[in-house]
Amino acid sequence: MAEASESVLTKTDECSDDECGSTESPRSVMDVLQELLLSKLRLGDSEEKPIQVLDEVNFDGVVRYMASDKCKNIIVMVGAGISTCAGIPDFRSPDSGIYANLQKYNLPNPMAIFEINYFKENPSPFFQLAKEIYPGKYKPTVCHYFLRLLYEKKKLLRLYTQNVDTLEILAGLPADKVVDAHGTFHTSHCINPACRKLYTLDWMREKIFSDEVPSCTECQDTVKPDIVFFGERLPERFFVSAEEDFPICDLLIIIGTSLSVQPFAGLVDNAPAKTPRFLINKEKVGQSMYPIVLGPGLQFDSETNYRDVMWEGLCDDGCQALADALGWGEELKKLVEDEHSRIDQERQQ
Ligand code: CNA
Repeated sequence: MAEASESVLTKTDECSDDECGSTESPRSVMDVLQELLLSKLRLGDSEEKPIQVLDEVNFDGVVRYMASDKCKNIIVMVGAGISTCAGIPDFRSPDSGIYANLQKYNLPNPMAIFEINYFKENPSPFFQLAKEIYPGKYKPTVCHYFLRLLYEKKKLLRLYTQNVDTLEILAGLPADKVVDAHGTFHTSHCINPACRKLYTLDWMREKIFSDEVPSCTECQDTVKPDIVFFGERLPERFFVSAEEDFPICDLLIIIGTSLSVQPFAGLVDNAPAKTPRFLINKEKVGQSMYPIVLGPGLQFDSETNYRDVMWEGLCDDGCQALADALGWGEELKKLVEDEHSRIDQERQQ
């Protein structure tokens, strides 16, 4: 496969200005290229007026649309931010994020801990971190239970998650409603392409908690949980589902992600042009720096914005506010209370 398309199919992190070095020349080259392409393709000056679905492009407009019969197929895209209130650190939050707390592993750069080539050379830091953030000790958040309510109200077409903490399933979403875009801890495989022996969650858990780097019983190569590292291809189901789901998406909700990992982040541009997009996050994200290459992204600040709305704050608060406005607020609070006490009881046994 050609290099350009391969880099879009495998998991890549858009580099920040600092990581990319000097910002001046690459940006200006991109700007020139973009202007050239826009003028050649005559994009950007289209006379066609986009259809505005929301009666008002704000939170209330989103709520009224969600409550209407027109909004049947909601797709939700989530990231690590929906699990920080459960106690699991995200990647990029400045003080609490995993990247800010990796000094003890002595890595060449923070992302190396999730890079497949680094892992092949030195798997130990990943397994030490995996022990700290291993699924099983955390409870789903208000946001996770809001997603379950969306499903129970028959509004959820699909949840696309970048998370590997499995809290969506623990919150009661059926597996067929969840696309694990960055894989799962549920299964593991030997990384030797000639072997690829399959291992269970129990086997991997035992190795991780006994501080062993798991090695294959057949060929002695390293065994890795099936979570997608930078440089690895996303699961086939991600591509197949996205192709089926996005053309019929009535509303796209994006929660708790920096939208900086491709190709996941690019999904925001796969929704039809009229489909409203609603972001709940601590910070504004998703505005593409390179629209021609990566797609235009979210357009909150554009004068011609007719569909993008942001709710700025914590994921749990945003989901509770949405549930309150939809008249589901008490139901959500009770669901969280009941499910948390059920999980506590089960874990005590
Ligand atoms: P990220 O790049 O760390 O971004 C998280 C985003 O959420 C940032 O914009 C934060 O400002 C925001 N945020 C954090 N906490 C909250 C909160 N409580 N309320 C509102 N906003 C909040 O993480 P992404 O998911 O965007 O990056 C994708 C990576 C992260 C995927 O490859 C994941 O596998 C990986 N990851 C997953 C987990 C997990 O499974 N829980 C944990 C850490 C990293």
